[in-house]
Amino acid sequence: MSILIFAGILVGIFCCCDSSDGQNNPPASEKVSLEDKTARAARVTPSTRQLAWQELEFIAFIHFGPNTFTGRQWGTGREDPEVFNPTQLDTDQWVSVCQDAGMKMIILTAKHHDGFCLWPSRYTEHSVKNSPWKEGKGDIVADLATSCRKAGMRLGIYLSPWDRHEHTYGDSPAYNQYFINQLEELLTGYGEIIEVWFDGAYGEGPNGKRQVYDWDAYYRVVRRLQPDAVIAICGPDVRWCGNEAGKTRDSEWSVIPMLPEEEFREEADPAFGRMMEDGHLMDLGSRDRILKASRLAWFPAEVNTSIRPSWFYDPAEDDKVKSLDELLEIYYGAVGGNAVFLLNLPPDRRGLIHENDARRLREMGQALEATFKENLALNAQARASEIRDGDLRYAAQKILDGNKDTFWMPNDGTTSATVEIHLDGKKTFNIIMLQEAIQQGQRVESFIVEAWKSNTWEEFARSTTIGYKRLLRFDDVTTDKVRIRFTTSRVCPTLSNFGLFYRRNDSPIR
Ligand code: FUL
Repeated sequence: MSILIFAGILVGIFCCCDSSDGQNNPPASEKVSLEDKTARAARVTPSTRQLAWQELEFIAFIHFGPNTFTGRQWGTGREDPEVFNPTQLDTDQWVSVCQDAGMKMIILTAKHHDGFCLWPSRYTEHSVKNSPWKEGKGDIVADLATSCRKAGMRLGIYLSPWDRHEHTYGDSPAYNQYFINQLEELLTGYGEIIEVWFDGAYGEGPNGKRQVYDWDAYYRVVRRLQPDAVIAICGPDVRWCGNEAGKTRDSEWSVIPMLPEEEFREEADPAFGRMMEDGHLMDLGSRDRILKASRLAWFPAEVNTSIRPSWFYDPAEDDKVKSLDELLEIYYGAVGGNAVFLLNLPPDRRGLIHENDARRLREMGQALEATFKENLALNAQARASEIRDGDLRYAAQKILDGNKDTFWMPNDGTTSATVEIHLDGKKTFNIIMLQEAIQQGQRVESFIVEAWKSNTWEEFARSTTIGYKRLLRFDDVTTDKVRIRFTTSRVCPTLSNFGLFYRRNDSPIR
């Protein structure tokens, strides 16, 4: 998606809809020190729906539609519905493949830019109802919703605002109503929807005109009909990580500055919406960025990429499915880097996820399961340099109780502290997992991890932010004691969960 479009959209979003929906976002004042700003950033917290979404960790995208049959990636909107004819469509298979990989939600392209609807919308003829599939009696959104419900999989909807077929597109009020009507159909007819994905790709409609979207009205419909759903990308709850290749930042902040529209327009370098610089993802949430901000919001990252080079199925890509190493690399960067990983799996012309993709996802699920099935820190004893007011509710042991609602926390004003974990005997591990209690905000800026070896502490890993989850991989370490040194934190750090794991050869460190 175009970066400039993204910039404009972000400004729009934050002018018309509060990201945190009434959550903690302290008011800005004229002159605030960096320290105050930093502390203020640490007090911005996620909404309940953002928290629930973050815990899904690994989710699937399904791109399916006329493009699957025409070999295009962006349909023109002039495709004949006759082309849409999957011969063995099986949404149970999609769900089962996703479950094999350990995914927790599926987001379906109910309508892509070509305007073709995978459900029989009452508001257009450009849909499955005029296709040969099930003689026009089918509804893929309904089939998928049923398959998901049976299997305990969550469901999300992608509805492209850009519509290259609909004749009212560009005639702003009429198309906004059309879009709202479709949203209402999707959000009332198919049970619980947990994520609504508004793509930022934007262009002209069939009459050559561009549409002015009424985002505020769209958001109100989602909030009214599916209050637990996050609105992603061109929405206030979840942000695009900034590329479609699965690249992630070393320091991924969930609290980032939002510029009011006037300031954005006046800025000499409206860099806010720019996401890449010299091939690298730009810093969004560091102290530097915060100092310049007049408004902050909880706006966590989603990393989207496809298992193949393209978003829609192309038989020429059957042997271009990403390798297990590549997928695990993205997984560790995204899920282990404070983001949700949204991986696209394009069903083929039969309407099935191709065997090659299905096999890779099974391998991935098995690799993750083998690595994370045993936390070697279980039964360990944890102690901290201090606990808040000596109150046992914040004791270090809380990082080992498997309860995301309990956590260790030192006193206010303590921004560097240590936690020692005494293992149940000597253990060998090569992955560490840390989770902040993000319901308290994102605080940690840097930390070092050490192992007790030959009567001294030896560093074996270090990193910057933690957020929802940090996974670090390193060469095998054998020890019976681990120490985490929180070196910088915006306000006193928290730690909710800690793990040590051993991965075999499935994910070499790059
Ligand atoms: C982009 C779209 O243009 C692509 O076709 C795809 O849907 C991707 C996820 O988002 O903006």
